[in-house]
Amino acid sequence: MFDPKENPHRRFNPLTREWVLVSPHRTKRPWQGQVEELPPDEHPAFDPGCYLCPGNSRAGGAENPEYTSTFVFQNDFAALLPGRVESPPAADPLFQSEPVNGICRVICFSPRHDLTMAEMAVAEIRPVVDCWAEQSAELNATPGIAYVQIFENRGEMMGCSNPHPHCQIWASSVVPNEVAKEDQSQREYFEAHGRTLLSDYLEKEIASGERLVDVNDEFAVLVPYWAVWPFETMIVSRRPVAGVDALDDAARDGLSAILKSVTTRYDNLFRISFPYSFGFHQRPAQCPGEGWHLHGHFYPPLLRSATVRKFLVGYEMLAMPQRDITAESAAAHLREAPEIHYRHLRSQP
Ligand code: H2U
Ligand code: ZN
Repeated sequence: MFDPKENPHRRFNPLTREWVLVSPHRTKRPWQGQVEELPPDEHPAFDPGCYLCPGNSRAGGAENPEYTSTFVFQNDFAALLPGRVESPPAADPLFQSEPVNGICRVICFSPRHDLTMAEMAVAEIRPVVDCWAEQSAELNATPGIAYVQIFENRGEMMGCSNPHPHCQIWASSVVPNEVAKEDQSQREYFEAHGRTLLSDYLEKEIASGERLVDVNDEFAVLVPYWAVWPFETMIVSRRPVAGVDALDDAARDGLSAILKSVTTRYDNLFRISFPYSFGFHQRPAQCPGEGWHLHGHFYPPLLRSATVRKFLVGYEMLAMPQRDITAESAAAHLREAPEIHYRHLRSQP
């Protein structure tokens, strides 16, 4: 008899329409891989050498104001530049290209250099959510913008050089690959069922509870059935809202609380500031939003300790993604991780 806890199998991701290979029996093999060097865990509240701290100069020469909450600026090394450039259509289908333009911004979450979402209070995360909503609304309404991608790289392991809490926004004149896949699958699901794909999915996840990490009235966080990264999670709005800009007051509070919950659990898992890439998927700018259901993806690279990371190499580059620890087991670890941050526990008498 097939046992998903023992037998190799593949699982389907209905958002991207891709499969992931799950090899649960492999978690028993001994680890002989790379050990990462741990980044320093303590930071000052203000770092005179940080290009994001209030009052400091950035690499481009601009000076940051003495900001007290969130702070948004144009990325000094933007990957996308404003201003449309005309180009004739590709003559050769094997050598296609087209101009892409857009706007890149950086958002500081807090003037404090030493905080992370996990260590910020829910009431301090709320202005960050408001800022995401304002930026999404503004950029969605900007002529020529097709998609607004909000994302955060956290930790040196993810290529983020600066611990100051911040994220980026890339608003582009094209809909990026991952979003285009989710756009098609969500639109087709909605046309077929009259409900969003993630409403139906979330209802079943909440009923089963197997992969659920935490839930409040407005948002849930879970390890998706089809997760690729060991401790990958998805945060999903309980109401089918199409974008961050459409979140009402209660939903923004619910999102702030769920972000605090999941990032705290991550940090507590291995008692380190947990590295990840996080970002929202929301309706494309030109799309009325039918079928679109706001969600966020956390992709953390760590596997089984603060020093053991997972690489997507070999079979995964050449064939398909693969995981060992099951989504259900990862969810149980995160559910059981304390809700109070380990640093705050440490400082209690
Ligand atoms: P990470 O979040 O991946 O660390 O990227 C930080 C961004 O900050 C990066 O896109 C920008 C970089 O271009 N940056 C500035 O805009 N100004 C600076 O002075 C340094 C970094
Ligand atoms: Zn700083």
